[in-house]
Amino acid sequence: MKTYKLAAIPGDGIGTEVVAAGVAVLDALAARDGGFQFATDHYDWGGDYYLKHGRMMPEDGRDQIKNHDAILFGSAGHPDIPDHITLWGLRLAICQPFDQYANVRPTRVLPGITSPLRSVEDKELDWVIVRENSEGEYAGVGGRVHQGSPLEAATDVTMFTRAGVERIMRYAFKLAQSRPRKLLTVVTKSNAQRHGMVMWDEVAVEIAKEFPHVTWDKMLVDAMTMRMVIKPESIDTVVATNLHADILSDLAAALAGSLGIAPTANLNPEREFPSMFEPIHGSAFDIMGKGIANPVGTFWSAVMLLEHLGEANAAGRLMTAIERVTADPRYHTPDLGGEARTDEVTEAVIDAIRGSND
Ligand code: NAD
Ligand code: K
Ligand code: MN
Repeated sequence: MKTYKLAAIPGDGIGTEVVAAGVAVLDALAARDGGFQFATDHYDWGGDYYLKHGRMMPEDGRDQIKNHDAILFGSAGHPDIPDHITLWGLRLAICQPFDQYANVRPTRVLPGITSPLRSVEDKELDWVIVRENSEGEYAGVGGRVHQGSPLEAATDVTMFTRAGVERIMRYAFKLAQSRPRKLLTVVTKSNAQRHGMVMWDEVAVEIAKEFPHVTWDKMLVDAMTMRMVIKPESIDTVVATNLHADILSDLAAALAGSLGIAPTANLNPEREFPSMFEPIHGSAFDIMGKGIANPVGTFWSAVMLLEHLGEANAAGRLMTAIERVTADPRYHTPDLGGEARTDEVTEAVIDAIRGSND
């Protein structure tokens, strides 16, 4: 039997609630499958760790997880610690050194879930947003001078490298080519941002030549928000910068019914380092500790994790179980307008896994 080394990093807030649910579901799948199992290491890194040790994860934290097959992540964000410290100290401290440059974010309206868009049918909203995950606006370049004085100045420099843009563009074209519609929208803001974004446009034209079967267009990010609402059926695969795609994917999640159902994979496609899977949402201070966080985003992320490991059967079985459960409004958490609790949804998904046959 194959054993996968899984690193579970729940982090903070509802991250701890949904990752516990995710690990339980993965174990149930492994038991149902019989061909593999997980050896899961749990790491208590995050805000509470920071309050005790002055850092979000130990100095050798990355060494502790660099040989794992995959990472299941919850959220970084603590009510008593500034967000830039928690984000840079944990999530980005893993994503960037592990070169998880492709952040893949599927969005679909799952069975039983209603989109807030008046007329959308599920097949009209089936997108994948590819987020550049290693540079751009989140390159970490910049500084502050004369802090606290009227002369204070602060910069966040957006930095793109040609190699970085080429690899994410190629990844997005390849992904678009693998999907039935073979459609890609390249999102930039090259009217206002006249250096890096213009390079994005140029790289898109070059890489497109490698993918003659992909139909592509480009769109400014502000107009893209409108298109997502007005003409969702015109969109399939999207590629955008770290910041733009961060924003567009929260909108996409809400249009598909809730931020709580949206998954993401932080991929190191070359597999030199482990990839990391997490729901796109954060710590949700307003509902943490109440047992009502929607675990579906984490379960769907677990589907992506299984696909990454090559366990296509188990991935398919989990997606079917998720869809069976979302189809039943008794298992909708409050963000979806229901009354279900995290553990009820989790048990329903585990039951669906156990009962599935193929
Ligand atoms: P958030 O995603 O935590 O919450 C936004 C809203 O969506 C809240 O009303 C919340 O209740 C709701 N929501 C989110 N996930 C849900 C779920 N699974 N079930 C039900 N409702 C859900 O975003 P925020 O409020 O901007 O951020 C809170 C903290 O999380 C901040 O510290 C932020 O920096 C951090 N954060 C971390 C990550 C990450 O680690 N990847 C991502 C986003 C935000
Ligand atoms: K997250
Ligand atoms: Mn985000």
